[in-house]
Amino acid sequence: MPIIEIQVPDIGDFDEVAVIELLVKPGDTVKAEQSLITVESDKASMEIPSSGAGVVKELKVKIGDKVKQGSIVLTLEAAGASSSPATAPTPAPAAVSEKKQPVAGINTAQAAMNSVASRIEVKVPDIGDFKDVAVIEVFVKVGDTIKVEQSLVTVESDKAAMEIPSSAAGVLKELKVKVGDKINIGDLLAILEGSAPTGASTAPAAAVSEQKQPVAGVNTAQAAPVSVASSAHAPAAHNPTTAPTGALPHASPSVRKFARELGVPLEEVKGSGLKGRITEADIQGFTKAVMSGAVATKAIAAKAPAGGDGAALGLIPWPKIDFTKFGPIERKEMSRIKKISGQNLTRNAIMIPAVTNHDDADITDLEAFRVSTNKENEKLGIKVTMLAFLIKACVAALKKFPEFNSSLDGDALIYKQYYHIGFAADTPNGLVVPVIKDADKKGVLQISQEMGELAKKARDGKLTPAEMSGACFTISSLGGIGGRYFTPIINAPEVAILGVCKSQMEPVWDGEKFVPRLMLPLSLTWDHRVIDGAAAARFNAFLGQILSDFRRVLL
Ligand code: CAO
Repeated sequence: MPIIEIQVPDIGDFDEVAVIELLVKPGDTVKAEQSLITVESDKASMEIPSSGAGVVKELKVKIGDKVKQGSIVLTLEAAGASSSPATAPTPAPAAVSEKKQPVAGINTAQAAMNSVASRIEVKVPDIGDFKDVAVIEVFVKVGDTIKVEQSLVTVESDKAAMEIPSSAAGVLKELKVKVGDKINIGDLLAILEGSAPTGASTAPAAAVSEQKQPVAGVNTAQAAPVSVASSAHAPAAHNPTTAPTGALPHASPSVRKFARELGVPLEEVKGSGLKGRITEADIQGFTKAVMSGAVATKAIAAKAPAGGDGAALGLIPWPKIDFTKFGPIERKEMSRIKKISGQNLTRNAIMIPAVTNHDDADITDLEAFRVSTNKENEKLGIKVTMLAFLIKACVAALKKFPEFNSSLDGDALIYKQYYHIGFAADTPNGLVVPVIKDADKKGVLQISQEMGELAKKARDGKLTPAEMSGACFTISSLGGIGGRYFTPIINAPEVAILGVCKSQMEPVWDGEKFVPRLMLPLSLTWDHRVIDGAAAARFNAFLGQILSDFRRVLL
């Protein structure tokens, strides 16, 4: 099998461009014209296609290398070649370059334009081999002030993407294309009102359209293969499709196409490649995170009833009311914690088919034990509250009913063999959930001490993300405040949560007479996809037994 060297073809004025992505690896079978690497200059990136077909033997470049025309990209064991001797001549670089058909060319020289008085037509310039290319991004909107060479839209073929610059400056009066439109050379892109390009303002339309309008940094007279717009330099202010926080992300056309097919908003994906470039793996990771509920896209979050209009759920819009009509008001932004927890709570409330069982536990003896323990430990400075006992009791119940210690992963259940218990803590800025790790391995005193430290950190806003992650099950205690029962919202991906209210003395029938007992109201909310009602009732009953006779924790 002959070994051929694949070289970088004529890439116009691109000199010494950096390799930013390797699209194949040794052992891969590549077809002619298949993209091998992506290179990037400061203005644009492009994929370098293979001039031959075969199996990749050796990559001759790595990420970060600088290449130019003639640089060897890789060696291929040519496919379909007859049993030519091993000495079969490797195609000369020139031949390789000649064979190489630019997948698409961009002649940015010709930004065609007709100018009539102050009404300027901006047309699609010569975009080389690109035919019927789809508009995938629109950077500007009517009313925007456009500069010469400012990118108006991005178009994409199956191999490359490029930004189409404006050939003139002025105010955008009409935009003649939208995302999804197919365009060709000469098509009318936009109508501007304002100044025509230098020296052209008085020229007749025909003469103006012949003008060459160079695009910054690219030799516009020469066709460059597979030019891919590096959108990082696109001005975000003119791009209504981009998050206002910054520039469009770096990504190759194939990755952009992949993202579009999945409906992934590229600007929300964190790139792990060179200079933050978004790779296919990043898109896959993002999609997985969204599907598992770990991440919500901005569009999903915005449509959550708390901040949006619920349109995604087919709900009627959130009422918009001018409250000043009814009396004086003050508007205050919600805290960051409230905004984030609001989105999580909304998702969890909507997505989880949750049911709540209410029950009471007799904690008369446990409370007596707690009070005496606190007396004994007064000098240690550790105060034990009912919540610490509840954490221990819940660990015992989770061990007995393992599905309560699980999480949904698609159609599978992940059973955790560790017991990390979260507890809701009220802070001036909102609700947070610190986590007692390995509660099964800790005594009530240690749990109380840790809880005190974590609750203080929570109030001071000093909890670290690690201290708030990994919970298997959460307890939300309003016992120090009051109330009878409530329906806590499950903290996904957990499958159950225990709400606890204030204990109070109640008359309880002991079979012969009413006796005063201290009763603790429990509210267990559970995910009906994972747990059924009978299991929930048993879980609560078991908790009640433990709390009424804490020695059972030892069993
Ligand atoms: N019944 C009766 N009294 C109770 C009780 C209960 N179930 N639970 C606690 N108490 C008592 C305590 O014994 C303590 O009494 P003393 O001051 O007389 O000793 C008092 O109430 C205050 O307890 P605490 O709230 O400081 O301690 P805790 O361990 O019970 O709770 C913490 C700690 C951080 C969870 C709590 O301070 C907190 O933030 N709770 C709010 C949680 C919350 O907001 N949940 C709702 C989530 S849904 O929006």
